[in-house]
Amino acid sequence: MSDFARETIVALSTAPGRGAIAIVRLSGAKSLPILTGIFRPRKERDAFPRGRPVIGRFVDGPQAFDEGLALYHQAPDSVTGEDVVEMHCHGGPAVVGTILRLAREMGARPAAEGEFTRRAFLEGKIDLVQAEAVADLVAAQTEKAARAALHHLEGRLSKALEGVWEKIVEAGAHIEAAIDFPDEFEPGAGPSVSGAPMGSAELARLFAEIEEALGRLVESYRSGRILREGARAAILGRPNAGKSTLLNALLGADRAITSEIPGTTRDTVEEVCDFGGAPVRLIDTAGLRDTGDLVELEGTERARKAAEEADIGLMVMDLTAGDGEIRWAAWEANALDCQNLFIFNKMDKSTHEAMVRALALLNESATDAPEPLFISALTGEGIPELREEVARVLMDEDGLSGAESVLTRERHHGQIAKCLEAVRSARTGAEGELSPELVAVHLNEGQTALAELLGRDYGEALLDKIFSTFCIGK
Ligand SMILES: Nc1nc2c(ncn2[C@@H]2O[C@H](COP(=O)(O)OP(=O)(O)OP(=O)(O)O)[C@@H](O)[C@H]2O)c(=O)[nH]1
Ligand SMILES: [Mg+2]
Repeated sequence: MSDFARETIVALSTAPGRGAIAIVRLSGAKSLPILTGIFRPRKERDAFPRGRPVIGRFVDGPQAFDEGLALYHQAPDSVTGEDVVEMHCHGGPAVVGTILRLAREMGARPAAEGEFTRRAFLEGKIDLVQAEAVADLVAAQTEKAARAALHHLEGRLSKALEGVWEKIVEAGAHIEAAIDFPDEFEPGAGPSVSGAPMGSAELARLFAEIEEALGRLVESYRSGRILREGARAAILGRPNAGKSTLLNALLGADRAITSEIPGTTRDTVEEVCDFGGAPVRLIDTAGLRDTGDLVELEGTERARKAAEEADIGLMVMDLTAGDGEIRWAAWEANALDCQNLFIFNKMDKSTHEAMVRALALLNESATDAPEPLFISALTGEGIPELREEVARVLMDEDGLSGAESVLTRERHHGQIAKCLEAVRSARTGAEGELSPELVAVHLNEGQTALAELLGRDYGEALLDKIFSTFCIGK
């Protein structure tokens, strides 16, 4: 380990600024000497108790400047695996600043982003997936996103991957045995090992289990990505359809200007809101229509761009605007090429007959359209149902509420997809004429992908990339 990695580090672990309490953490061999230099326990004692809070005063030489708590965790039984100290002081910049200065004077250096977690990883306390979950938990904006991160932090995704790993090793062992005892290996019938026959059915079952587990994880990324990064929902429609009124209704706030004048919204307006646990960025757009007005034309262009980048388009139609509105929406939704929800607005001003007619017309114009929703953005009718529907379309509820792990990071998705592809190649190879040596190569590729994912096989560059996104003090 380099000297840099061995140095004692110090950082404020709570948010900067004023607060009732702030926590300053130290990790490294000098943690305890620094603590005893800064902190005087109220009760005289010979040694600092391990893992128990001690009340006392923070001192700068003979001068006390605060009172609070301190905890000492001895290596290797600490979060980082090194000696760790936590100092709980009053949360003002002067007190925190003094503690940080004294710690530096006594030999600690300021921690880099995520350095505490990086040390925990390097000391083997957690794997890379768990380390990333620390950052995700801190960044989580909704309850569900936090739950998914905790799931990973607790090691449940890692455990599922360990299970897959062992199955790959098991399949690999049989293939290797086929290399050592080639007479026992019949191409096309799966390998068989003397003493422990591995019928083609058994090997097929093993491959099926691995592929099933990996396939489910790859699939979960669609919802998981949205959970971590949030989804984009573009509110689209013709001028005056009620798009801005809908944005305000969904936000529960008067965010966008609305008026009876078509063409009110000129630029896109964005706000994040929580849709049943999914953070969704709502984008109100300018009405889509042909126009000679240059500003409005630019707004229309931006609306189309928003639609292109969206995970879902909310196509708003005014029930009182006549048949043209519906035909146009069906055509436009088709042309926009994003997943759309059709929304009939202004039901408070419409009649039952008009709604039935609108529905029939939509079914006729967009034959594969999903079930539309009827709402009144003005009175709020149908808004709760719309929220539920958006959450349902964006996220697979079963995957999120169940005990299964959900992939939330692109890195995880990429590695697992790579592993799945390698296992598939191994299986089709074992089923066909591929030599056991080549089947083993594919299985090894699969293992390497998982090893990289869990951080068993890593480069400094990868760690720098991951931990640079952390905040200091984590
Ligand atoms: N009765 C009724 N009026 C509504 C409803 N939704 C919107 N409106 C009215 O329709 C008019 C247009 O609403 P906006 O939300 O500004 O429409 P928009 O789609 O954003 O229009 P542009 O920004 O011009 O593209 C306003 O006068 C709203 O009060 C509704 O559900 N019922
Ligand atoms: Mg508008």
